This record gives sequence, structure tokens and C-alpha cells, in this order.
Amino acid sequence: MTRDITLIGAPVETGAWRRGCLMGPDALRTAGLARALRELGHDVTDAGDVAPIAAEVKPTDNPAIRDLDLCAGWVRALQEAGNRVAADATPIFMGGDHLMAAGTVPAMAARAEAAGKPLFVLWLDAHPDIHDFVSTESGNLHGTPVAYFTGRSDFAPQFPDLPAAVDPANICMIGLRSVDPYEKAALAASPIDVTDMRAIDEHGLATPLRAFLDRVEAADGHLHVSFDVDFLDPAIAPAVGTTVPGGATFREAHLVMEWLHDSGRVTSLDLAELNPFLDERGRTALLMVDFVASLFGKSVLDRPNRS
Ligand code: 6HN
Ligand code: MN
Ligand code: MN
Ligand code: MN
Repeated sequence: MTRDITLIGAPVETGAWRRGCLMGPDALRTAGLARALRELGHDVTDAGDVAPIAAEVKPTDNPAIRDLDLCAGWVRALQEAGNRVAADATPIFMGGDHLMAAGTVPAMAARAEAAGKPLFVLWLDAHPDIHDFVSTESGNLHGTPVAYFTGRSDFAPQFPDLPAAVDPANICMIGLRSVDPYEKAALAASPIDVTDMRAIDEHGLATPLRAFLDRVEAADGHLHVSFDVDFLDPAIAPAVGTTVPGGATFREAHLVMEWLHDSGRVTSLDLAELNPFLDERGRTALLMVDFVASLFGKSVLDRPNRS
């Protein structure tokens, strides 16, 4: 299937403690993202980078929160950029830290709603990013997008009112291995489908991912994939500020990409948290491009695999 793919740079870095994610979109460009997708037959347009909308917002009561004005400006700007994506296009949002998902996911939820379909979210990450303005101890707002786009916590008036909330029952998180106490309680009380690394070690990825993709298929839903670089093991993907040992291997992540491709269901993608300042000769950026190529059709053999 040939797609119209739109690359959208989201060089937000104020959601993370370490600087450097602003170089993420350019590193993905340099690593050949557009070329790799064109070689697979897709029509690719690079829409350039989004810029934050300058805003001064009301301070919160949590003094730990960093760069609230800029973060709010990014969320607004990324929602607006996401709203401009054509109904039949497949956007790849090139981050930028994971705060980007507070912009991209609500826009994709609104797009799905306009098409009369539910939005499902596959969250590939070491972290659940389900903090809110009150619970965050680090004050780094890249740890908050899931609480925002599910409508779980109140982010008003700093972040925009949600155009459409994502039903937490439509979210699947895979790869978790660093969960703060508040987040543990939040997940325990939520219908979010969670596969942590222990579950992957014990049973593999296949069963939870297939079950989730079957649900997307049965509901004829849109599927947004939010891929945080720290989903991967730091041994293969060092270019991320929040490395946690024991992540997905090359083969596990590759299989996820191939299943996503086979499902034919992915309608939008975030590439989050790539920090080129921490990379080694571009290897993490190149690896991410390779995974994206697999998600969009690169295969070893020109025939379906037997399974
Ligand atoms: N990410 N839970 C930690 C915090 O600071 O709130 C880590 C957040 C990581 C954010 O994965 O995008
Ligand atoms: Mn740039
Ligand atoms: Mn994340
Ligand atoms: Mn993470």
C-alpha cells in the first residue's frame, strides 16, 4: 500500500531535563528518513518544523515544573499542526521530547472522531508518562502527556481544552520498566493495557500486541503509535536522556514494527525522545529510520511470512 506520508518536525526539548531533543528532527532527516520511505514507494512530503506559539500561562502550584510557558506553547502549536494534516495522510511527527504527544495525540483523536472512528494508541516506552501537574516530582512535562490526552487529570488552563479525549481502554503500553509510585497507582486504577518488561520476558510480545491489533481491527479504528527511543535497550539506542537498562532488543522492536505493518492499521506515528547530542556517530537515528522503514513495508522476503 502506497501512502502519502507527511514528515512534521516537532523540535520540542523543554519537556525533558536534558537539552538536545531539538536536534531530533534534523538527525532523522540526516539519517535518511524521507529517502528510506520513498524507496518503499511512498509519497513523502517534509512539512518542515513546527515552532512553539509564544504564550504566557498561569503558573501551577507545583514549583518543580520547568518551562511551563514554552511547553504550553508547544502543545498548542503541535495540536494546530496536527489539525492541518489531511484526512488521508499519514503523519510522522519527528520529535522532540515526549511532551510532543500532548500535541499530536489530541489532534489525531480529533481527526479520528471526524472520520467517525475510535483512536487507539500504542505507547512504546520504558515509562508510562501519566503524571500530571500535581504529581510530577521531576517537573519534566514529557512525563505527563498520557494523563492529559486521556482527560484523566485537569491540565486547564495551561494546556488547551481537549478536542477529543482518548479512551484509556484503547491504549496499549509495551516496554514499561520505570514507573513512579504515583504512576503505578494510576495504572492500577486504569483500563490501559500494560505489558511491562517482565511480561515480555515471560511470555513475549506476540500475545499482547496481537490481541491489541485485533481489537483495533475489530473496531475499525485509527492507530497512533508513539515510539519513545527509550523503549529500546540503551545498548542499541544510546541517544536518549532517560535510558533505562533492560529494554526491547533489536529483534523484539523489529517484530513490533513488522506486525504493525502487516496490520495495515497505523494512521500516525510519533518518534520521540531522540537526543542526537547523546548519540554515537548517528547510530540511534539510523536505527530509528530502519525501524520506521520496517513499519512502512520494508521486508526481508517478498512473500507473506508463515505464522
Ligand atoms: N519520557 N517518570 C519520570 C519523570 O520524570 O516523570 C520519567 C519521565 C520520562 C519521560 O519517557 O518521555
Ligand atoms: Mn532544524
Ligand atoms: Mn516517553
Ligand atoms: Mn521514556
